[in-house]
Amino acid sequence: MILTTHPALKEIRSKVESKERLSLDDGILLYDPQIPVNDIGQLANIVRERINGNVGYYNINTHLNPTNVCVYRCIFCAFRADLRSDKGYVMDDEQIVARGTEAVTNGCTEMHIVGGLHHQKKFEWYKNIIELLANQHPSLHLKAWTPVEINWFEFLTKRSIRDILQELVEAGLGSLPGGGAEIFHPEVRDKICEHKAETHKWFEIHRTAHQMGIRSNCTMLYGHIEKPMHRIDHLIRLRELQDETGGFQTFIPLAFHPENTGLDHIKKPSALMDLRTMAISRLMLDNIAHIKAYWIMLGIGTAQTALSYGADDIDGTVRHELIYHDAGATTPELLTVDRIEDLIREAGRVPVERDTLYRKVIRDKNDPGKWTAGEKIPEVV
Ligand code: V47
Repeated sequence: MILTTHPALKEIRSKVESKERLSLDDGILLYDPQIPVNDIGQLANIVRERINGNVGYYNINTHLNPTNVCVYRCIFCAFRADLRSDKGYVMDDEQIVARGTEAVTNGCTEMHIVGGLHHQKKFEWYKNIIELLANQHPSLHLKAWTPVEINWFEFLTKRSIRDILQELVEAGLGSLPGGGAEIFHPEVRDKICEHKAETHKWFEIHRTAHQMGIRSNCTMLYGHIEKPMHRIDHLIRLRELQDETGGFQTFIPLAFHPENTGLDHIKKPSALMDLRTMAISRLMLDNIAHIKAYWIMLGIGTAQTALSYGADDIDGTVRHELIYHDAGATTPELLTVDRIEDLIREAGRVPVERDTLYRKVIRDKNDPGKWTAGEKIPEVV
């Protein structure tokens, strides 16, 4: 039951019930603190259950950040390192393959691979990482390189986005992760990540990927210098590309973690702001099937609660996450499958293990490390 009498919320509620799209103004209004988060959560839950029923998805995955050395100096990033700093590292082939072996041994279906743009590494170095892992561990889905890396490869090779993606797919790339989106509006983007893959590039790369049949995710980094208008503008831009291509699988709102960044004077968003943003994302992105509550970034309690505020996916078991932990995340390094399933059940949802492409995972009863992809989860939106 919706308790608030806020007149505008009534109008938004009737839009949600009749599946009418919310506007920029609707979205901005939902950030008004006078509208209780609970009420927005209830609306988001209508959409969440319409699209995903009572299921809470998760996967078994690991992260790989082959280097943290980066030519860019994004002000929000605690992970990057200068070329000659003591903090900088570059993994060698042996370490990379060992990570793959560890992942497969632990039943992972996915490896999430992103990293810095190393001053001295060529495109071939990045491609080789994919090739090595795909050859040694063909069962792992490689979700790798954001538009920030792909745009860097364009600069390095002077080749087209399509050619680069084609070569990466031939090497074993499975899909693109959602990073590098930050905030698209130039009033913010120019201040937090200057020259890094400009907004039009980010979209051109995802559009090209989708046209080639490569699925991808999308994100939004919130809780720093942006205003509600910038967030809603960001969501609408994503919604427009999705109308055109249908290639996004999931949206992940990413709460800013300030520690060890150039914005460490800013406070981390509160749990209520996280839940509000989750719910508003579900309501605005009526054409993206999944909304992910990334527990590493939200904390376990908020991620679990988010399953009733629009989210239907809690990401994965996750190993070796560095980007958030370098920025002060206090979440554990990994969660076991039992713990994830318990969290989902406690939230009143039915846990379902999915692979990266949102197919149900069928585990071999005698050897749980072995799996096959089952039916595709319908993307009814
Ligand atoms: O693009 C970097 C963000 C992103 C900080 O596709 C920060 O399934 C908060 O995209 N505080 C990378 N955020 C992570 C990412 C992601 C995560 C989980 C799943 C998927 C997926 C994608 O992390 C960056 C940036 O927006 N980020 N530094 C920070 N200090």
